[in-house]
Amino acid sequence: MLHRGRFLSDRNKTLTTYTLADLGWSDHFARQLTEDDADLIPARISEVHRSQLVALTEAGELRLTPAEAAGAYAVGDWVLTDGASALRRLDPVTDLHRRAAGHAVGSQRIAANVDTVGLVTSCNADFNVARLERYLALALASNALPLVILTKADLCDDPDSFKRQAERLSPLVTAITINAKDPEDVKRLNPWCSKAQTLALLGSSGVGKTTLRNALAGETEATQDIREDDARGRHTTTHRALRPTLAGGWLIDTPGMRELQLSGTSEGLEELFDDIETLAAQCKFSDCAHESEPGCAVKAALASGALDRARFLRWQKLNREDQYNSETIAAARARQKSFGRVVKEAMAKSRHKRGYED
Ligand SMILES: Nc1nc2c(ncn2[C@@H]2O[C@H](COP(=O)(O)OP(=O)(O)O)[C@@H](O)[C@H]2O)c(=O)[nH]1
Ligand SMILES: [Mg+2]
Ligand SMILES: [Zn+2]
Repeated sequence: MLHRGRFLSDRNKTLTTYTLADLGWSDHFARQLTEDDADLIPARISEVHRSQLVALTEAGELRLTPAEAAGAYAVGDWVLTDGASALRRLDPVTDLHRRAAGHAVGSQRIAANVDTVGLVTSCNADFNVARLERYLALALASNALPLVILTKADLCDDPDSFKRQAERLSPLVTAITINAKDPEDVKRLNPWCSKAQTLALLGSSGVGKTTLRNALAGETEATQDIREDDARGRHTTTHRALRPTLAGGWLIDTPGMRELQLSGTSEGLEELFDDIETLAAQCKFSDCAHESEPGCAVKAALASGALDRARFLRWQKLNREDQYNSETIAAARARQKSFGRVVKEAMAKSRHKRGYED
């Protein structure tokens, strides 16, 4: 139902209106409109459910019927609607995705039109360079800016050492240490989630994502002291959603993402490991595996100590994973296509037998 002119937020039961600009609309989307779209309303997806989308418009919150499979939509997407259906999905500015979880083959969209991906980890045992690089590759591949948010700074003797370790990973990384339990301190994240800016939070369970969300969005959802794996039924965080922040921007929390496998992330990996990619481009053979080939610039850098071996091994591992998953997806698509062809041919033959024209 369309609440004209006014938007009733369930959260604090106050009436709020948003302009398209408040919602994050920009020229990038306006340019995609054609004359045929004149009667349609732009709407930003705030929740994706199997058979229903929740979307925010200038005129209020809408429940929309998806025109494509629900998996085609991500929280943060812009769509054009007649008020009932999500008729057209607009090309996003940034697109955060991973390999689909479990045994399914495919890429899964996590969030769209995110300006900054907040990679949340804490200044303790959760801090893991290899995992951070995996998240960074995802963030960079999405086209969004990565921000490493190091929580539990109040429980750590030397939070700056974590900040330095994170920022050493790439010149593209900014890191900030924070006490997520102190709302004043959390305000230091406002530059990334004010004035229609969208910040998405990614990170393992227990690092403080819900605590940050409560502070940034003024919510009071229970945090989890228990591991998510043990928390079945007691789960407090239910689904991904686009929520307004107190600072005038948007926050996307991504609860319960245990498996973050790369797929279609090669551009992100190239950016993150720019130095190694540059070396690899100098190898004598363009398909150099950096093992036993002569004229290998990567091996030379490893030998001289210019390139850290652990970092090189992480680069290789992430690239293999991304290639494997991307190929699996491509192979599955090709299989589906050729299966479709076989079915079509069989149907055409049977029609032919029955005397139909094709
Ligand atoms: N001292 C301190 N505790 C924190 C901080 N961030 C989170 N916590 C605590 O860590 C636990 C897990 O936080 P939660 O927000 O539920 O993590 P999530 O699983 O990422 O959503 C809770 O007990 C929080 O109170 C922090 O910066 N400092
Ligand atoms: Mg949580
Ligand atoms: Zn080489």
